[in-house]
Amino acid sequence: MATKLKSLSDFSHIAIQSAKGLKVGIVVAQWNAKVTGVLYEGAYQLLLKQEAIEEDIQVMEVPGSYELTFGADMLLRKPEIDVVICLGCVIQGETPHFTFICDAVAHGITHVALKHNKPAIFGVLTTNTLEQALDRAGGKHGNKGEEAAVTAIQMARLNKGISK
Ligand code: DLZ
Repeated sequence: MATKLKSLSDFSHIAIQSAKGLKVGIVVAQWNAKVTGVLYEGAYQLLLKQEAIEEDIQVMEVPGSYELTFGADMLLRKPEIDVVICLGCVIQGETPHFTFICDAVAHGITHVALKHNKPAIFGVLTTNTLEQALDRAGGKHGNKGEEAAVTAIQMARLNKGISK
């Protein structure tokens, strides 16, 4: 979805589909809240813009990105939920935590989607610095939360067999 200009949220080349009638879960990590709060706002507002209604969006906060998988599992267990968006931000530090958390959450989100036969969207920033994360959370590279919401709409509709 990134363009030559590296704006992650340039959707000019695709028609964003309607989220009308979709029941969407959003799981947000509290670690790096300055970043994940912006990702969340981007995702939430995009869903509303695409005709989702507030009552159809369920939001859950979890402590860190590592817990996103379990949060997604809790929401996907609900029969009414069509798709879950996982939002987090892992910043490279001087400990091996970065690799462990990124690996765990990437595999976890894939696993939980397959377990429930419903899409789970990877909206997790994995960056070297806070600045790089902010660039992708409403900064010069767009908002990865919006991008995750666009992906969620498309995947939920595909999974529900809703044609264009
Ligand atoms: C422990 C930890 C560290 C070091 N870094 C981050 C991070 O950059 N981003 C993030 O979302 N979470 C981080 N965490 C917290 C873990 O995700 C998790 O919450 C704890 O290890 C408890 O399971």
